[in-house]
Amino acid sequence: MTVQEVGRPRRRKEDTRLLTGRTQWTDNLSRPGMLHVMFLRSPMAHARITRVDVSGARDLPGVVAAFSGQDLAAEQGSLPCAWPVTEDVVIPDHPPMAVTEVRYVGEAVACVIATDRYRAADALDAIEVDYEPLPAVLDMNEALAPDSPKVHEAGNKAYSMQITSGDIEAAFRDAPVVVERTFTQQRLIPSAMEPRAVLADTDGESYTLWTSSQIPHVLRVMLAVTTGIPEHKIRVVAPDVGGGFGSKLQVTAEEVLCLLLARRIGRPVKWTESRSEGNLTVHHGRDQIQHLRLAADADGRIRGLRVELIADMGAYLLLLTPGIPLLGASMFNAIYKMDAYEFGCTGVFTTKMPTDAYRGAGRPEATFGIERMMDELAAELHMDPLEVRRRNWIRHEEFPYTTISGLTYDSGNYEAATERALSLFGYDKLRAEQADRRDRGDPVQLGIGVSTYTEMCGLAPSRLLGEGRFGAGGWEHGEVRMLPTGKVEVVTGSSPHGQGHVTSWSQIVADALGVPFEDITVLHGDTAIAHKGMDTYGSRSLVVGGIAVLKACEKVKDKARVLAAHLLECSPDDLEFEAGTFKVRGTDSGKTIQELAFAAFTAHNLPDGVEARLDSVATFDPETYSFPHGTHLCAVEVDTETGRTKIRSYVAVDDIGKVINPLIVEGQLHGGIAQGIAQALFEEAVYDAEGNLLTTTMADYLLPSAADLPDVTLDRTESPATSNPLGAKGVGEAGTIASTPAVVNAVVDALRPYGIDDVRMPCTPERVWRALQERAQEGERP
Ligand code: MCN
Repeated sequence: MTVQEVGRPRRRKEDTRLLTGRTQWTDNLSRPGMLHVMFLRSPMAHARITRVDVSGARDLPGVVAAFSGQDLAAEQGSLPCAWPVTEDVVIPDHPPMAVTEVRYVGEAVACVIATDRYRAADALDAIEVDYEPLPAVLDMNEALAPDSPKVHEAGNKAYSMQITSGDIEAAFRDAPVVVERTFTQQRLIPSAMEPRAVLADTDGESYTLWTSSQIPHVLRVMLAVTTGIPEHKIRVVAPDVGGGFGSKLQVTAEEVLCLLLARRIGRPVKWTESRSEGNLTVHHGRDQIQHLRLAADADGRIRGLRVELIADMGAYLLLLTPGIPLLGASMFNAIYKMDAYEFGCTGVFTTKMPTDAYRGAGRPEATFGIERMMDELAAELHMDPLEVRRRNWIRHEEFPYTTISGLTYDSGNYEAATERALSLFGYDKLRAEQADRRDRGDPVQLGIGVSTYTEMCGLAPSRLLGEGRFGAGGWEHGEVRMLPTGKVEVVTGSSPHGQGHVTSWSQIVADALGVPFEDITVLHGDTAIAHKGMDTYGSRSLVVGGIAVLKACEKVKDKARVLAAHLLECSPDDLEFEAGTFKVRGTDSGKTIQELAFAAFTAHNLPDGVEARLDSVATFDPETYSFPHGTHLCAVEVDTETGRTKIRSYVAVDDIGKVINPLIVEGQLHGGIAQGIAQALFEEAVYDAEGNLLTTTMADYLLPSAADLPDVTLDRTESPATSNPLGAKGVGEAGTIASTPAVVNAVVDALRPYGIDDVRMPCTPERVWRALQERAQEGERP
C-alpha cells in the first residue's frame, strides 16, 4: 500500500544541505577575476549634489574603478515602479545612483570597485562630495501641508484614491454608537537572515546576475526594461536565498548597478551589504497612519466603516510601493458583515527610505485596524470582544459570501476556529483571573487579546490584478519531466527562500504520479532552468505554483495513459491509474509510470504521433484569491510598575484548508507569529529630526530573540478552498497578519481599568509606563 504524501509532516529535503553549511549563498560565490563594489551613501536626507570627485579613490591601491552618478547617468535608467495605482500617480524619476539630488540618508552617490571589499570600503573615504542641504521632510501630515518643502518638484502627494460601497452616509447617520480611533503602523525594517548580495558577470555579450532575490523572473524582465540589455541576454539566478519576507521582492539599485558596472569594466563584480547598510537601504515596511470610524447599533451590529489612510512612500516609488496600502483596501471589513464601507488612501513622499512589501503587505495593517476597532467597540458597549465579533461575522453556512468590499470568500468557518481556540486557551478561567487581579489591584495586570482574522493571499488572478492596475499577471508555471530511469524532475516558477517548496512540491508530485517522494527533485530560481515564473510572495506559491505543478502531473499522466494503452493493446478508457501503475481494468496486466518513462525514452514502440518524451508543462491562473482565516488568542501580563509586557500564553487556530505538509505549516506559523509579535512589542525604525536613521544596528533595532517569545499552541480547522483542486489556502503570511492585533488588544485590555484605550506600537515598557503615568496625572485609577 502506498502512503499518501500530501498531509504528511515530512522533514524538509532542503535542510540537510542548508543546516550543514553546503549552501550556495550569493556571497559564497566567486568568479575568476571577480572584483568587489562598495557604495558611498548620502549622509544627508535631502540635498542638492553640487560636486562629486572620485579621482582620489581611483589612485588608491587595489582600486580598479570609481564612478559617480553622473558617470552612469546615460545608461542607468530609472528604477521601476510596476504598480501605477491611479491614472495620475506621480512616479518620480529614480536613478539607481543619485545624480543631482539625494532624498534619503543611504542613497548611493558614488561607488568604488576594488580587488577586495575592504579596499573598496576604505577608498570610499577618498571620494569628495559637496552637498547643498535642502529641508528634510519626515512627518507625513506635515508633508501634505501646502507650505511643506517638497521632496519632488511635483509635490509630496504620490496619489490619493477612494472606494465606497453601500450608503456610507446613511450608515453613520443617527448611528447609536460611533467609535473613532487613529492608529499608527510604525515603520519596520525587514531582517532576513541572509543580507542582500549581488554578483554580476558578463562574457561581453550576455549577462548573468546571481542575487539574493525572491523574484528572479520578474527581475530579469525589469532589468531588461531598465538597462536596455536585451532580455534574452540576461540570466538571473537566485541561488540559496536566506529569507526575504518581502524585502527581496524588489528591483534594487544595487542589482541594476552591479550589472552596469560589470558591463563597464568587463569583469565580475560583487556586492554584499553589511547589516547596517541593509537597515538603511533595504526597503522598509508598514508606516501608515490609520484613521478609522466604525458605526454600530446598540447591540453591536456594525452599520458602516470608514477608513482613511496616509501611507508613507518614502522618497521614491519602488517596485510595488504605492500598491502596498491598497492590498488592505478589501481587508478592513475582514470577516464582518456591514451595510457600507469607505476606504481612502493618500500616498505621501518623505525624505526616508522607500517602503514596499513586508510580510503581509497591506493586510497586517488592515487586520490590525479592524481587530483593534472590534475590541474598542466591545469596550464601548461593555460587551465581550468575542461576542461582538460573533454578532457580526459571516456564518459558516453563508459561504460563498461576497463582502461589502466586493471580494467573494469561497469557504470558512469562523465559529469552529474560535471554539477550538477558546477551549485550548482556557478563556473563561483567564477572564476570572483577570477580574481577580483587577479587584486586588495587582500591580501585574492580565490582558486578553483576540484576533479573528482573515486575509487575502495567493496572488493572484491575473484578471483581478489587471483591474487593480498591477503591472504583471498572477499565473504560475510548472514543468514535470519523467526521466528515463523513472525518476522525476520538477521545474517550478516559484522561487523559495525558506518556505520548503522542494519538499512540499515533492509530496504533491509523489501522490499525483505514484512515485516515491525520494525519487523527485525540484529545480527553481534560475531563469536558464525555470524559464517562466512569477516567483514567490503574497503566499502564492502553493495555491498557484503548486497547483501548476499538479496540473503538469495530470498532463504527464494523460500522455502516459496513451502510451500504456498502446503497449497493453487496449483502449485508454480501459485503464485505471493507481499508485503509479496503469492497469487494464479487471486484469493483472499493467505498466508502471517508470516503465512508461523508459518506453518513451527508447521510443522503440510509440504510437503514431506520440513524441519520445514523457513530460509536460502547465500554467495555472486561479479564478480568485485565497482566504485563510483563524482565531488567535493572546494573554499578557503587564507590569504596571515597570511597563513591561510578558506574553503568558498564545493560542493560534488557523484554517488554511487542506495542508500539504503540517510541519512546514507549523514553521510558517511560528515564524509569522514571531514577526507579528515583533511589530506589537519590539521593532521600530526611528529617524531623527534631520532624517538620519537611528536604528541601523541590531542593538538599536530590536528584533526579538527566542527568549523573548512565548511558546505558541497551534491547532487547525479545515474548510477546503474551492478555488483549487487541492483545497489548500496560503499560509506564509497568516501568522504575521493575525498576531499583531491579538497582542496589542491584550496589552490594551490589561490597561483598560487605568483609562487607557490605546498604546502606540511597539508597546515597549517605556510607552506603557508613560501611558500609565499620564493617566495617573489625569486622576485615573483602576
Ligand atoms: N503549505 C502547506 N499547506 C498549505 C499552505 C502552505 O503545506 N495549505 C506550505 C507550502 O507548500 C510551502 C509553505 O507552506 O512550502 C508556504 O506556502 P505559501 O503559503 O504558498 O507561501 P509562499 O511559499 O508563497 O511563501 C511566501 C510567504 C511570504 S509572502 C513571506 S513574506 C514569507 C513566507 O512565505 N517569507 C518567508 N514565509 C517565509 N519563510 C521563510 N523561512 N523565509 C521567508 O522570507
